[in-house]
Amino acid sequence: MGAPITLTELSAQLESLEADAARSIEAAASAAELEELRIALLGKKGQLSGVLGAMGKLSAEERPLVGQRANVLKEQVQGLLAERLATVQAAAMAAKIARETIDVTAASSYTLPGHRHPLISTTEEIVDIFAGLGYRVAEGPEIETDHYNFTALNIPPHHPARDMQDTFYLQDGRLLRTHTSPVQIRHLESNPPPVRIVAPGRVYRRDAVDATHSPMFHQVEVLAIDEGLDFTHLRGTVMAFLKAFFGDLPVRFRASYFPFTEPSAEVDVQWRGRWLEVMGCGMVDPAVLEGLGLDPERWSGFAAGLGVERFCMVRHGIDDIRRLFTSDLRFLEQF
Ligand code: 2NL
Repeated sequence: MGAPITLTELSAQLESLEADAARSIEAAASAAELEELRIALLGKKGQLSGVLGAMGKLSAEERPLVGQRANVLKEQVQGLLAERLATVQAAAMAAKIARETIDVTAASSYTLPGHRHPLISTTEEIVDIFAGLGYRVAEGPEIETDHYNFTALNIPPHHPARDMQDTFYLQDGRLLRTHTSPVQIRHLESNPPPVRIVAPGRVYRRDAVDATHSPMFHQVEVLAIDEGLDFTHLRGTVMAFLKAFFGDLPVRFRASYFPFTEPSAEVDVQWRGRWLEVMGCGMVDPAVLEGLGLDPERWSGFAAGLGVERFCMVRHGIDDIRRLFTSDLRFLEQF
């Protein structure tokens, strides 16, 4: 084991080990550096072990002196390492927090917020107005029978109204509904009057596509059946609805014809200087009530129907119905 060594020399080594350790621990900038230092200073093959190994060369009286000194030093170094480690870790965390600052209120740069399609929001707006007037929402199938779509509405086979409402037929004779009136017939079959319902939904007609026609479009129909309802109730309801949707615009009723209402009227609003036809309506034809087993001497009612696309296009100034069905996000993002 090398040259003899004296107590003085070993004490001097411990002194300088202490000074070196304090300096290098203070200079260490990371947890990894501190771990390297710990191994170099206190590890099995470290500096302190070297000193303790050389202790064997001292006399039995000298050995405990150095041993005690070495133990105190070991604890001192451990304390310094722990203290420095805490400082270094706190600094690293502070730097990480500063570097990774996140503004949780910032708008995401890549996720577009979704929203309702303008046809859906227009439908909801219309339905909400009638809900406010005490109407309930009714829904029904888009595939219908000839009976519910036509016959029950006073449109028998070969009636000319079937030409204007030509539709798509399934092999079994069922068809795609041309209006949401069948929803109201079905509702009346299982709910005795008084009834106030609004029926929104998709409808189909065998129409060629152009700027104002689509073979699939959306309708909202309204139906009220009660004792003593007359045309003034129809007019008052339609006026209240149009005022709620369009504001205070001039409105006019023109006599018209539907197989399922009598009398019938077409309703126009004056919008930006032009009369626009926006809905049809009338008093429910007694033949329709009789078909449902309702006595027309006791019950009367009114009905109205409108195209949602028309309302949506007028409201938003859309000039071509096809824009509502081509799913172009650059268009839809505007609403
Ligand atoms: C229009 C006109 C209308 C009705 C729909 C109706 C429903 C039943 C009985 C009687 Cl169950 N009538 N619906 C009445 C008048 C007009 O729609 O231009 N729709 C787009």
